[in-house]
Amino acid sequence: MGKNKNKRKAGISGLARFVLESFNTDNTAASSSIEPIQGSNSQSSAPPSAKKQKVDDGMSVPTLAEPTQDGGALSAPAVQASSSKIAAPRKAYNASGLVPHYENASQVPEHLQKYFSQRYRYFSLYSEPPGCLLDEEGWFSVTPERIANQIAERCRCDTILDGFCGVGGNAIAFAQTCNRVIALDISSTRLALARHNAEIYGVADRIEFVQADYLSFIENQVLQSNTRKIDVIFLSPPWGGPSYLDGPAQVQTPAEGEHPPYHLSSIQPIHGADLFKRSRVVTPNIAYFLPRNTVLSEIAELAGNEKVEVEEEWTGSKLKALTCYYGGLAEGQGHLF
Ligand code: MGP
Repeated sequence: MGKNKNKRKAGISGLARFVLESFNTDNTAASSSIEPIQGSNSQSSAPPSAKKQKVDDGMSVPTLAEPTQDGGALSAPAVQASSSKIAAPRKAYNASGLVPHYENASQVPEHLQKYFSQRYRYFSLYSEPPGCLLDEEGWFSVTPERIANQIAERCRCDTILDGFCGVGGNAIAFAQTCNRVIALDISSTRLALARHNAEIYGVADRIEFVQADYLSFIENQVLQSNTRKIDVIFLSPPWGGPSYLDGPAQVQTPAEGEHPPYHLSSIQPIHGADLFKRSRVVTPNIAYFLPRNTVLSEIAELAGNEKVEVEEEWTGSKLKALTCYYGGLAEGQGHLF
């Protein structure tokens, strides 16, 4: 994977093209499964349209890309370049003592059972020795691997900032499409787990792991220093825990099978609209990973006069989440990149 291949091209290729094509031919079908826009900013936000991105529900081992560059590390030891295939984790990266690596359901606490049963969706190399590791938050918030790969394809660029990397699902995918990945997390444990998991995928050397608060990092390390040029920011913040689908207590019980609308005000650590606005000071190119029941008019309002592309992320017959592409990441807005 040479450097030039990671440069954004004007056209869309591969998996991303498939999405575009399916959108062009099946636009309404995709939109119909999420609520229509209501009261969106009349000024002009182009209405968001939901594209259905159905990823294969398989659990096969992905092909790993060749490593291309050395990543630095601000808060963890430096690494040697790894081999091109799955690399045995160096001892410095083996975080096995931090959290258990569950091997069978009998070891897993009741409240994590439904996530454990999806373990190979999250990490197809889950069982590759010494085994992928997830802490509690990682279990309920990691992006399934095939969705992460799809997002990474759309975010192909030179330098991407993953502001809330968690246990590394997205950062591992970005390391295969971007020249440089900066992966932040406020938790030193989760960062160690992310590095451990990235090592299993043979891409840890291409990710700069930084223990930091996202907002402080962009304020102090990006905006006040010209040394870090960020092309794309990926925002996958905490949604408020696994009960995000239930909505606030005062919300009326929705119709059977539906979930109450999710508002950006429930995003943590700050209102999701503020998080977005503060990120846009760094780059126009934002991919925002949001709950499937997020109110679409709120997603549209963030775009102002621009367009936003909303991609539904499906695994099999289940809608898992939405990825909202802003700035140059949205189709037809490559000039903003
Ligand atoms: P889910 O709906 O909580 O679980 O999360 P599940 O089991 O996939 O669906 P269910 O309908 O069977 O209950 C769906 C996906 O959303 C997860 O796989 C994560 O990728 C993502 N996700 C969930 N949470 C709670 C968060 C979160 O707090 N932050 C982020 N960034 N992603 C989350």
